Amino acid sequence: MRTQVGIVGAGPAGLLLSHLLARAGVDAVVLEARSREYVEQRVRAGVLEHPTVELLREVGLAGRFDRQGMPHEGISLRFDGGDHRIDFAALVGRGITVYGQQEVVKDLVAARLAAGGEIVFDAADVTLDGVDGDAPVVGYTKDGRRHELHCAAVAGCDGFHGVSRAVVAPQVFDRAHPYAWLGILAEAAPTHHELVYANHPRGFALYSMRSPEITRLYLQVPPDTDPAGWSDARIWDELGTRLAAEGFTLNEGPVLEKGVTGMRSFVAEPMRRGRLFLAGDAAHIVPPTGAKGMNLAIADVRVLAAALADLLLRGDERGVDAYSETCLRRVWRAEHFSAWMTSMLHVAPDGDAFDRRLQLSQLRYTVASRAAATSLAENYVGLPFPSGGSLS
Ligand code: RFL
Ligand code: PHB
Repeated sequence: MRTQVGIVGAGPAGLLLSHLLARAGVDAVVLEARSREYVEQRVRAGVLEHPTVELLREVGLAGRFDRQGMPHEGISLRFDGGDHRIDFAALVGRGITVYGQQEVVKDLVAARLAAGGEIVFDAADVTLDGVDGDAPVVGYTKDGRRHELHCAAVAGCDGFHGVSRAVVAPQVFDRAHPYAWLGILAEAAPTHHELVYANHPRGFALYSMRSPEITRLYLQVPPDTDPAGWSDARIWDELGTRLAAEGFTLNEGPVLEKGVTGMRSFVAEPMRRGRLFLAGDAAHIVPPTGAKGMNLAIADVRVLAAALADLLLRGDERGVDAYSETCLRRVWRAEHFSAWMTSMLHVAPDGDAFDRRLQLSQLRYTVASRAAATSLAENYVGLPFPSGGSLS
């Protein structure tokens, strides 16, 4: 089989890349290790930055999103028994949209298949060869048979545990955080119209949502936590304690799903080797406190699609040569913001009274100073994409 771009991974990065390339007139085939059902059901991110929303809208992906996405104009920081709203609309004139990652994935899969795009699900044992030349080959097994995909470039969009990053053999920057999140999806109507980030002496808690019927909640737990140790009653009790504030009630309901996610900060540099380009979680991980992971994946492929179109349709290499550096600027900004939000909101297991006082001082300053609140707001809603690039 032959195509212009072989894309490994059908997460938000790989799927959106194939959509953007198709719009630019470049052929691509997506190879995904899992089944369609699996990738469409995987519950992960929920916050779309303003530039992400604008991009999805610009490239014709807004239908269901406009009907079901939940626009939010702020968040609350809750600490020291008080609730403090960061008013994005007033501070920076933009907001975010809450719309599940799996809904973005469903929309993208549907759009690709409707346009005749090729996504090979259940593609096992992907191998990458010849990436230093201009005719790389992606091997894979499907239905027990080995296949070869001959292409002009390969996009490694295969997430943190994929195979592409090892082929690039980049320098890595890695920092583990001494916390994890217990994530809960509950059949309970949200009782508050925006997200609440709570710093409580017992640990961080996050109140989010997916729809008018479904709440999404997170609790800071130790990294080695077994979710089986958390009964529904224990979860609701702990959430009630950490999220408590005057006038706030938490609707309880059946827990539909629970899981533990570790937290790390990770960057691979460069994001390219020859004709192999890394994008999204394959190249970088942020702790989820800043809600940046999926947004960064989308920002990467926006740059990559334009660069690959220039290379493959016009023989212009400037975009691919600048790809890694262009993306890494945004990546490191998000790394800083995510690590900052994480350290401000979590309770460090080895922290002492000095650390606690520094943290409270930072929280009080962030909500009291318009300058500090504006800095949080402009990072949270997403810094504008740099101008330039044929997709901007
Ligand atoms: P993905 O989504 O991991 O997709 C990679 C795909 O590649 C496939 N794959 C392979 N396919 C073929 N061959 C192989 N050898 C393969 N190896 C892997 C996988 O099956 C998969 O389908 O990466 P992508 O596209 O880069 O997207 C990144 C996002 O998924 C990730 O950054 C976000 O989910 C992070 N994240 C959040 N991001 C946000 O922007 N806002 C949020 O609010 C937010 N909250 C979160 C999050 C992640 C979380 N977890 C569970 C890690 C909350 C949580 C709890
Ligand atoms: C979510 O709704 O899943 C979510 C929201 C905000 C975050 C992380 C996850 O910072």
